[in-house]
Amino acid sequence: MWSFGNSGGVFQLPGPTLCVESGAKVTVALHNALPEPTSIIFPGQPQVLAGGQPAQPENDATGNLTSLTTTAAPNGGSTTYTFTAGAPGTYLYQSGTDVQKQQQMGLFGALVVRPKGHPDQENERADSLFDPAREYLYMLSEVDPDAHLAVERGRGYDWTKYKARYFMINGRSMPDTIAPNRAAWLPNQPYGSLIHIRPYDAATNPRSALIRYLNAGVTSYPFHPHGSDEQLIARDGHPAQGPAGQDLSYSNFLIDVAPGQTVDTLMTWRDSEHWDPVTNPIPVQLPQLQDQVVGPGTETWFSENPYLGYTGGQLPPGVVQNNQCGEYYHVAHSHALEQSTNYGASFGGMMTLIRIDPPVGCPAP
Ligand SMILES: [Cu+2]
Repeated sequence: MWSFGNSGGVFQLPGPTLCVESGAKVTVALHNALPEPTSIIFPGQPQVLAGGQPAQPENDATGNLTSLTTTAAPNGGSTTYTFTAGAPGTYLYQSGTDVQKQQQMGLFGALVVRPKGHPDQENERADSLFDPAREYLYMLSEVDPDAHLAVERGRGYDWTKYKARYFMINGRSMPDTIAPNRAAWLPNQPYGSLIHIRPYDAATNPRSALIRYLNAGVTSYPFHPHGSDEQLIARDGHPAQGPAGQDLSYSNFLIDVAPGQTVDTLMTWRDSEHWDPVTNPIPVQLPQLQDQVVGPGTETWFSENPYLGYTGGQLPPGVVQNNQCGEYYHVAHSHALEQSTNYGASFGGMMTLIRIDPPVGCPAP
């Protein structure tokens, strides 16, 4: 992979998530360590300057377009981009040079523009309020390993043969997607995508989670959270609203993110009445032990129902609990099922989990 990283930092995929306030002056200095020219475009941001001049497309000696914007020279060249952050929302930034190759190689990241004075809103609308402790970002992308091998070996690649085999959320494939942010064993893929929420409660948990989806690939990723709809509130930095500000947000079971697009959703989990693993456990009959799956750790699982039991039920030798505190886990994944594989192997790829704790939270065991 190639990627953008912080100067002096380690390689990371995707590039660093940039968070700025609308109206802020943004400066990004690009230092190019690649053996070919590269650049950064900021789709959705107005009047980007490069080296203090309006950023310009570049052509080769015969007039063919080689870059959508001003480049940094190979092997150590630099360019500094400046712009004033535009409307609040979620945006890609990515290479504008030899885009088919350089985007596939991993030269992309996310730019989050927050409304001025409202870091807990997705946009200027008061109904875009979310819980800042429950803000998630899904950078969706894919890899054709043959293309990468060709680049590594300095060969050309016939892009008509392009065939993605790996599909990622934040540069990770399932099961790495559910590992924590900055997990020590994933030093070059710092961003996790495990959603961790509690059911809606007007008194104790009134705010929704916010999920920002970005598509840095070349095909649509029909993302599908199990168990709950999400409320689509913005796309490409535009709130879902009519000309007079009418709320046009809508609830959907499928978040279809097209190439180059961003989609922001609010997720509110409403299932409070069933939630108390001590006094009101969900009336589910746990199957016989031999019908449960043990492990891979010290837990048991069974299908057909999301309820995982509660601490203190029947447990096989060596197993300490069915789950931590009565929480649920729902899968969330691309519904184009090939995208939920690692080179065809199922239950991988563009897939993660949504964890829902009891309303009281999950006390440490
Ligand atoms: Cu599914």
